[in-house]
Amino acid sequence: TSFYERYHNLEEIYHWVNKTATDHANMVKVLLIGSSFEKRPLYVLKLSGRASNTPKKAMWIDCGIHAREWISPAFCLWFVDNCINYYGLNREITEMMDAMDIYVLPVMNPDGYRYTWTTKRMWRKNRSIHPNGVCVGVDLNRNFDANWCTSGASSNPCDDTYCGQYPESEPEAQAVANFLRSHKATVKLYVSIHSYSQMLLFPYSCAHELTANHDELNEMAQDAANDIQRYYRSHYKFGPGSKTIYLAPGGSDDWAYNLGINYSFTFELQDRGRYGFLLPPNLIANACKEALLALKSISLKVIKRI
Ligand code: 0X9
Ligand code: ZN
Repeated sequence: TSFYERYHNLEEIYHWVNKTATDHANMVKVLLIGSSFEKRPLYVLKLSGRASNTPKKAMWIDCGIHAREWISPAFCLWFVDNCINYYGLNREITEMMDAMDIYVLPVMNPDGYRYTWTTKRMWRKNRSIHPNGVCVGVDLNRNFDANWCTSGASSNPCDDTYCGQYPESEPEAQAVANFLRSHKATVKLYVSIHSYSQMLLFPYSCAHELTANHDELNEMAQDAANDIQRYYRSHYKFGPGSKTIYLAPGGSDDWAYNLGINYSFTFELQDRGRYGFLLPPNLIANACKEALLALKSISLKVIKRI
């Protein structure tokens, strides 16, 4: 099996980031966008196809917000590898990379991810400690400023959905928010990769209301889900988070949408519960291929509309 069909610990992923950038210096750059609570670097890979004079539009994709969702970083690695190897060969990849720069954050929560490898496989949050608190960690996908800490998040630091002390209290969420704020003129598509349950979600999750472009987002998600069904016989649900999965405020997708990134999605990859977060390595390829198909479908539609 290839490198991309295995799970990798944090050290291996950092090494991969470095090697990918050196081996493909013409297409890949590494940006340091901040650091985690335990001071680990947050690296973003910037992928670019053909150079252009006019400022290029961009898309953002992040993986590993939640520590135990190992298929998520695995997808980011898979995706980058695919972009690099199929640029100029695959029509969709080429079109996507010529139209947009692609920012990829392979692990938003490095401290938590490392902790799932060393100590507790089912850890979800980051690893921040609060003065005189007993419990560790904030749910980074409840820490963004979108109806922060209302119903669907917890204000108890011991809970898995703890929202933190205030919006963007966590360095990992703040780094992502700062980067997107400073690139909001160019970033047109936001995608966040999670697992599990096989869903293509879009805003809002933080409220029951529908977005202004609901029909457009719904159609894009539906088409992507249909593609997956047709090519891989896997079933994906789609819809606004609040109706499709549950009400959950403070998420990155809703925050990015409210920032003005009109195309904002959260993918929940395989499976539907048989293995859950413990998706075996022999299913990585399937999970990544179908998510890649959905991502291509959505990004090509975004390109036509921006
Ligand atoms: O609850 C979450 O953060 C995500 N599900 S997970 O099982 N991976 O934890 C869903 C996120 C959907 N979007 C928002 N809640 N904003
Ligand atoms: Zn998640």
